[in-house]
Amino acid sequence: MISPERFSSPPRAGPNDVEIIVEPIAPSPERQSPGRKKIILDCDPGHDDAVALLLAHGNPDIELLAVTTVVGNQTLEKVTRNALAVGTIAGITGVPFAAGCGRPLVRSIETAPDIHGESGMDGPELPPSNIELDPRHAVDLIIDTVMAHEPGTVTLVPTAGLTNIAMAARREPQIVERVKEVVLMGGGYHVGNWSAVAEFNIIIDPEAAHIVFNEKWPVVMVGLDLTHQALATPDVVEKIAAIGTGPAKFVTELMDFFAHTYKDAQGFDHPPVHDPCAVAYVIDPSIVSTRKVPVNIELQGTLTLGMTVADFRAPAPADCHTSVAVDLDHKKFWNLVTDALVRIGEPHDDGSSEGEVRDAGDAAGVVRLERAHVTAGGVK
Ligand code: PIR
Ligand code: CA
Repeated sequence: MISPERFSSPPRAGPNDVEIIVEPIAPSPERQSPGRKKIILDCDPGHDDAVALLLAHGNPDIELLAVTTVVGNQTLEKVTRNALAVGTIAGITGVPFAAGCGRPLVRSIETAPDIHGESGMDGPELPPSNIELDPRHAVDLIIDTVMAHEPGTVTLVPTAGLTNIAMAARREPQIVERVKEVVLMGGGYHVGNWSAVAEFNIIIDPEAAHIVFNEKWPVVMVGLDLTHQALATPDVVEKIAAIGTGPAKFVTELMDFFAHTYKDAQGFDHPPVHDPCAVAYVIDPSIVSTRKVPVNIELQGTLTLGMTVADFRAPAPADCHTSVAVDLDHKKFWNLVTDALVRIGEPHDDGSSEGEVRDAGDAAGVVRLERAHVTAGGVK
């Protein structure tokens, strides 16, 4: 029997009103509380990866432990440069950035210039970076970071091909039981975007995906079924523009380019902003409903290579450790993104943030947030 979800989640626009709710900024000690969710973002920026990074940095419930890059939307060199540029724009300090694998495990490199442009993040002008790359390979940084923290506390958030994550699991198998969960953007159980049935992040390195989905850590697949609900509709982009800061402007420029390529290459009226959905799930799982179902990766199919085959037959086996994202709360999702941008504020040239995300317990920070409220006119 085929579950109704399997074929019944067409792309759809969410409600039009996005409310920006900004809580008062807590003083620093509270912000370092153990309640914050520790994540490693493994990415290939990438327009939507950039938004994922801004959300992770700007959200008070996330502790960003490391940012790692992998070949994907563009070459490793380009996506790494882009990651550093986003970090600079957002004023990220004290977080290691490391470059990882420059090619997939088995296949040749496949990039996505039709969607992300020649730079991998075409549209906005990118500043020179003031962040120094960590000398370690991303795979080593991932392993070091997971092993340095208490078991069950670090969540991996891959938003690109799974080469680095698969390599890390093979290089240090102990990470598999130490990682809290892997919340990845990739796959889909009813549509593909790189073939009829395969999604880009999975099909560019299907062997790596096979490794990641078959290790016994909890895997949450935030796939196209979910991310095609995260459309950057004009009302959303307007509200981001109204924040009026450099990082917010940067996002609107990214979205402008992404909207055009998504229209031309894939016929979408509004672009789906995939990668921050995985971060949003970590922040607040109530934003994304999930179903626990076995998922495996097709490695043999001539038409179906890279398909994430999800088995919706009930009941799921007792040892099922994979789940798939089904429905997105569009309004809550975009509120999280806008809230993060408001909190990031206007970083200084030296890389520190005027809105001070991590140490913004000062009165000035609150005033700046209030100013952002006013600038955003009309949003609460
Ligand atoms: C998006 C991507 C690649 C190709 C297309 N057509 C659209 C990138 C995004 O960065 C996201 O992580 C994932 N891969 C969506 O497939
Ligand atoms: Ca990506």
